[in-house]
Amino acid sequence: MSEESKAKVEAVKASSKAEKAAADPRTMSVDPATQQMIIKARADGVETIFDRAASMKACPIGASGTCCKNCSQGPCRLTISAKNPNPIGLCGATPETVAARNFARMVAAGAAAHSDHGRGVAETFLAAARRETSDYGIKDTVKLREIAPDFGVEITVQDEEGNVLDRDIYEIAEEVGVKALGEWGKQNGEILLAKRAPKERYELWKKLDVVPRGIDREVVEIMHRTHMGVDQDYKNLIKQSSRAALGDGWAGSMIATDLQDIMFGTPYPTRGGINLGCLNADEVNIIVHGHEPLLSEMIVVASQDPEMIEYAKTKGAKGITLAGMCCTANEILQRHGLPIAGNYLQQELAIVTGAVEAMVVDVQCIMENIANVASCYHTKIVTTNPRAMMASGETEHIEFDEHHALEDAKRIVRLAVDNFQNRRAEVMIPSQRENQVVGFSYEAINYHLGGTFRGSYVPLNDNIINGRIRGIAGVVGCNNARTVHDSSHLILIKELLKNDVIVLTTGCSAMACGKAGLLTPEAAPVYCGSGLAEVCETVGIPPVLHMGSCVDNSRILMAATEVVKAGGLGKDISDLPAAGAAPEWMSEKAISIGHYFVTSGVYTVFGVTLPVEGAPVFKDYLFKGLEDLYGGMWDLVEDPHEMARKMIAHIDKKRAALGLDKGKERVLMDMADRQKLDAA
Ligand code: NFS
Repeated sequence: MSEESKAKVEAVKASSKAEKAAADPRTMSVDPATQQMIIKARADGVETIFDRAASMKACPIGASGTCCKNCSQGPCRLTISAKNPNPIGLCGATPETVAARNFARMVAAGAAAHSDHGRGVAETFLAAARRETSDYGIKDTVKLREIAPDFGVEITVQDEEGNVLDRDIYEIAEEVGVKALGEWGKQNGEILLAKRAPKERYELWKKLDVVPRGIDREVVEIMHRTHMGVDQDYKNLIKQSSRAALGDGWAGSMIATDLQDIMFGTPYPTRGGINLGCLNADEVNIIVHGHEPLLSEMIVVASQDPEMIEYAKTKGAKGITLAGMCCTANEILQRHGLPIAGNYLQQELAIVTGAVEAMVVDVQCIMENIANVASCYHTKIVTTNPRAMMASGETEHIEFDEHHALEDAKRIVRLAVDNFQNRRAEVMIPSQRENQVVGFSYEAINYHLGGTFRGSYVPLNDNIINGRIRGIAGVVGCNNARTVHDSSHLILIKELLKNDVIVLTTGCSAMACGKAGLLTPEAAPVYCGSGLAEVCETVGIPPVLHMGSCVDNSRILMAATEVVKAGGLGKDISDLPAAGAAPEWMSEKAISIGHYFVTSGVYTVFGVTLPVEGAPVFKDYLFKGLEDLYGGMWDLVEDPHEMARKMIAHIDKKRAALGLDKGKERVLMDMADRQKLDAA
């Protein structure tokens, strides 16, 4: 090709790139605040993930799951075609083996991320129990006493005369902390919390030999098995993935949730704002972004310190606004009612407002590009965790240590305040700020449905049995720049509500709901079918219950277990008229979550894409084969309307199996009636 024609080709490419990059923001997000900030970013000459998603295509072979780069003889890219119906890699690995190995590694990474978070929590918990730090303490003693027996820790002692006495709280906490931390390094036996699952489920796991032995062990074993030349049986690889994923859901994440609740308080319904409109032009704005509440809890304290607020005033600010981003946001919102600035895809855009003095990050879901965006404004990016540093841009590292946590937090807040006077770009904060009611831990649902007199899941079950509520859906997970921001979450959830399916939500999905006004009791008559609306209005709850961050998906497992225990809806999670979805997933954590839901008995459908298309036999195993083993299975549906239809069809299938499809009389059932149903 001549130089001239090369130049022409380049020019065409560049102009089509520019065209795509300038695509209408309304095709990129349904959230007006996000659209407005994409426009501002472009005007400011700042590139964001939305622009890159328009100009950069995903690798189709990687996306189909059949690119193997686990040794240096590859990458081997396997594509099934008419010419080559049975492609294999250099070593002979089939598309099934490659896709299963890649899938298993995603589970390992996701389980590791959640569980390493949990380990940090357990370490801090132990430091608090041993009173090695004065910054953390034991707040929820009721929950501590409730969960201690699950770890084999006694909560009472007998004195010499045989009187039963309560044990000292800090003594219990220390023993729980030691036992909990031990779950990571255990080599044999079973993780302790597996027995929290319904009995039938636990027995099934035992029969299938997938009860995790120890959290770390299962992750390491995946890395071994997926090394070149080890496990070459896709079913066996998925069996190990099941152990690791269950070790995430029923141990790493569940312990994180439990111990966070005990240290910082179990969430109960509280109000809070959401979206970029929560930032304040005339205040110092600090965003805590990431996942672990250990540091953000302290920043909450530091930012509310009257001395700090006075200090901010000396710099010309009216006060300090602390807002969250991603799951850290959910943590501080559900316990303190502090606002959420936005979900995953809004992190760069918060900086684009020109009003953020500091974005404080810890681990997970932090885009590397925030450092580049920050360099166009005055925002300081502060990394705080030795596991997550940044090489690009100018970032400050203030390492957080639980032994002097409040001191670290004050240093960070002071740095933000000092930066207030350095604002240099035009400040533009979108007006969107929605109200929401959040904080539905499974304990809170218990309380709200039954009231103080009769706290239990029985009224929920009764309403499912009498048909006012058709079923339960867990809609969770991320945003994904390959699909319209927030759109699939909202279409799916509105469709479910219309069909009387109550929705439990966490993570970035919960934030999409919050921004769209679905997390208020007032949403019930607007979006729900008449049965669900009636229940929500009677009890005064929103039709979509925000249960927390992504490690709090373990709360959904516990809620499902409580529903089973309340009776009348079968003996196992797989009997429930329930389904799960992650319509805009993107992170490996979502794959681990999806897999522990499937192996806990839930039909789980993902949107966007799944790396299975290049290996049809493996795909069939995940989508159909697993149902025979676990009663739950994977599915992929891009269109959220179709996703809702399939979830509802599954719920109806379960209702029919329970004999609930006959149009019951709407009466409250007593225990004998429920037992009769169980026996049927
Ligand atoms: Ni969950 Fe939270 Fe959001 Fe996805 Fe990331 S923030 S842990 S991974 S992107 S939901």
